[in-house]
Amino acid sequence: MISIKQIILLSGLLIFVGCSSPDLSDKPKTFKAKKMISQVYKEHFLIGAAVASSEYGNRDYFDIRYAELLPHYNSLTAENAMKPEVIHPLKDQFNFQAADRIINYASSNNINVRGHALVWHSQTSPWITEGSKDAVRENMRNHIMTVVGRYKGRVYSWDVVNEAVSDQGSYRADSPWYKAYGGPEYIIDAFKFAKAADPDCSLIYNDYAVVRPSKRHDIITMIKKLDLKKHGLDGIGIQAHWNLYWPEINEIQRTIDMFSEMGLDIHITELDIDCFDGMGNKEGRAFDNDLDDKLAARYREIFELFRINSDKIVSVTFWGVADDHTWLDYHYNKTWNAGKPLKNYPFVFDTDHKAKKAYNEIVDF
Ligand code: 9MR
Repeated sequence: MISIKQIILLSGLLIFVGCSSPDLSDKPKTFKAKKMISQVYKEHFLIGAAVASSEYGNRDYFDIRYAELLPHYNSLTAENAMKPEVIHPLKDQFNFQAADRIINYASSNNINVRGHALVWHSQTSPWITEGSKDAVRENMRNHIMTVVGRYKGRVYSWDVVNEAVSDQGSYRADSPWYKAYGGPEYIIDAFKFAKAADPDCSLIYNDYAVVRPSKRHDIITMIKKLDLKKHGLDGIGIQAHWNLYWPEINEIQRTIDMFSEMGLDIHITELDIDCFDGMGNKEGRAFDNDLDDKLAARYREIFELFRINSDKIVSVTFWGVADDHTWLDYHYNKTWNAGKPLKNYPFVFDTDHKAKKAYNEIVDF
């Protein structure tokens, strides 16, 4: 039997425990995002986000999970739903469900869609590159004509070829497309088919580390050698998987200038700022005030640069919406898509969908 005295003592203890919460002074302040980012940038370029359609699990879909944040964007990209292995898993089977959900949400909310990606060495079902060169070419033609054709007029820009240049120089020779063709002509075919499927769509070559001088040089060489502009290429997709320190702003500027001088549109695709340094095994770190400040400063300089170049840049797409869902969580410690994630904080909205300091830096200038 508990006595009155014990109850009083116990409740005192509970109050004490309640009051003795840890010092939160190092926890960054978050706040409600009042200005819509896409509104702020409406004279500059489109503001996009990659969304997963059903990859969050059975719990929810992007339009439910991010309902309050989606008005910040006037361009959406499917993080995975339009990739060949998802949308065209077997020769005679297309799976449009997840992609349609994004397209339909976008149409009903007056949002543009960037398509990603038609021809890539990864996330591509094996059947598509099996057989003779002619058979593979026909598979590619059928894939592109069907997918681009279905969304004709509803996708303003397609990543037609993704990551065809290797980090070691020249073409990615171990791509199944390259192997099936015995060379890089598959890149030309991809643009030709996309052009035929939707002549008004803006067709893009998309890659990461484009700002690295040697890779940039190889990409430019490829575009010239294969005469890709003649075959439909309209622009370059600069995947912006960057971090707090790399790349230098000058190198980004140089990259924008070089592609723009070739008459190409600039799309900043896949923007996220890795809060670690890019490679290897890491210890976890909390999102504290220090990181909040560093991320904010990084976003400030990057968006300043984008604004200066707004006559050249068509779109800036974040590779996600908020810190609760990012591929970067699985980038370190060999946790690729499995195992224990290492939490990263790459966006301007936090895991609770609240705005971080970085948000302020990009909307108030
Ligand atoms: O964010 C995507 C992740 O969910 C997938 O598991 C991964 C598989 O390759 O692809 C991620 O997106 C990639 C994009 O399609 C192309 N550029 C690199 C992106 C990050 O890996």
